[in-house]
Amino acid sequence: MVRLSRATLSRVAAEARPLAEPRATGVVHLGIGAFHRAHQAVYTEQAMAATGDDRWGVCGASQRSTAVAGLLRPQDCLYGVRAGDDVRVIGSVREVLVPGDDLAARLAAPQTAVVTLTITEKGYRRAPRPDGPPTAIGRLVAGLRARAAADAGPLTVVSCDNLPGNGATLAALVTELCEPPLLRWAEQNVTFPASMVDRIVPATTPADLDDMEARLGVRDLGAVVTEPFTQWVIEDDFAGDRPAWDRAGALLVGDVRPYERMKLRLLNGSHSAIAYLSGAEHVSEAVGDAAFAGYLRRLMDEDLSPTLHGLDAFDLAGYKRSLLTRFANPGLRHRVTQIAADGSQKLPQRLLDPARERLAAGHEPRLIALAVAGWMRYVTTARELDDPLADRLTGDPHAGAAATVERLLAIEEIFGPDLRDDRVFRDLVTDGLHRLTADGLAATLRTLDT
Ligand code: NAI
Ligand code: CS2
Repeated sequence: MVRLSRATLSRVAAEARPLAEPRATGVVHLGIGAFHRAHQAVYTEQAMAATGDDRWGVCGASQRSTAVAGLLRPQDCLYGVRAGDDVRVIGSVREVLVPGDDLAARLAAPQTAVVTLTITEKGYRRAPRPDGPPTAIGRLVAGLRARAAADAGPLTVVSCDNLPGNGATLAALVTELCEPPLLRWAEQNVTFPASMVDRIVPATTPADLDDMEARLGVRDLGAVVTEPFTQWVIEDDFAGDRPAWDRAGALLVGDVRPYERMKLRLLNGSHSAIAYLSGAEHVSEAVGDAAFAGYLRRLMDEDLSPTLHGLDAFDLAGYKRSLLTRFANPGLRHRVTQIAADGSQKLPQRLLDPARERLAAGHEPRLIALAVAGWMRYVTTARELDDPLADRLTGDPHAGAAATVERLLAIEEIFGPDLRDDRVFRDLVTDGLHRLTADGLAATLRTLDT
């Protein structure tokens, strides 16, 4: 097995630029997983190539495990990204810190001007105990404290997680942990722009690694497989300098909200419906079923699209068609179990916010309710539940639909008091869960209009 190294890499990827030394890292990334490697790191690579400005290498940090560092460090942090038949080698990640490395010092370094994060939706929960292990937010605040002490200059912190208002959410969590002097410094020196990110990046499988080895001629353990589509919309609110991401196709805007609502509801809301209703192993198989694809189109058209605003000039119909095409991509072996994970952290912004808006407008969000019923069936019957609230979600799989709905709607962290007490929503979800349990999906879809 030939491992990916700079020597082999320069042979197989002519465009892999020799990186200038010393390898500056103007960006620190928290949560260096598959998505960062296929999305922000690619934009950063292309921004440096377009401008020749080599200051923007990425110092990745995974403070929860050494797994990714173990994959990337032996190959000089180089890795391949495959989108269809396009394979490119990315060199923007220049080092990866592991637990025990001095992340605060990196965040306090004057060369560091930007921090990006992909720490998953559950990374934005408050620490369970003040004396508990530090969270990513806690580590970020420790870095800000060191940066303030060093008077190291302005810093922009960009959340790249699938949350509405992710910049403001992150800023609020950081603020809670800042003592007054640090808070005053941060208000003068740190910004938290929102960003909407989109590129479907399934977890890399052994088959992906085999395929990449066949294409590259080397075993690239850091490889990621994705789709050609990529989008990054960033609020143009930077405290200091930044990579020329706009030269790589990113959109710098004043208001990210219309973009994030469209994406989090139409793409991610449909993804969650697929995960909890379709019964398929992969997304592409789910949308290959005509009846289920018809349900997805109705979910997007009838329950989700009416909640989108500020998109008048946008071809929403074309965007929805493109989503179904992206979902149908057979080259993306996107397991629905990956999407099903952390549902308690995903449902609120993807399906529950649009449901409450439809209810407030006097409509019955029957199609959303069926997806929520699917989630309730999932969390009640799954053998192993990958969710930070798992211990509060699992329950008696033989309990009746009404009892299960009553029990789960009572989790205020997910449904809030309004949906808990909404009789129309409760009845819609209970009816959906009863039908799914008694009749199965196909029969339930056939009776959606009755
Ligand atoms: P991944 O599993 O490859 O990486 C997740 C990263 O988050 C890892 O570094 C992990 O250590 C860290 N992490 C997990 N739980 C954490 C916690 N509680 N606190 C701090 N760090 C934590 O997943 P991937 O594919 O990189 O996705 C990560 C996030 O990126 C998603 O949750 C989503 O918010 C966003 N995203 C993912 C897309 C995709 O298709 N994979 C597309 C668009 C956005
Ligand atoms: C998916 C997202 O795992 C999930 O929850 O819905 O990661 C999805 O692949 C991305 O948001 C696409 O941009």
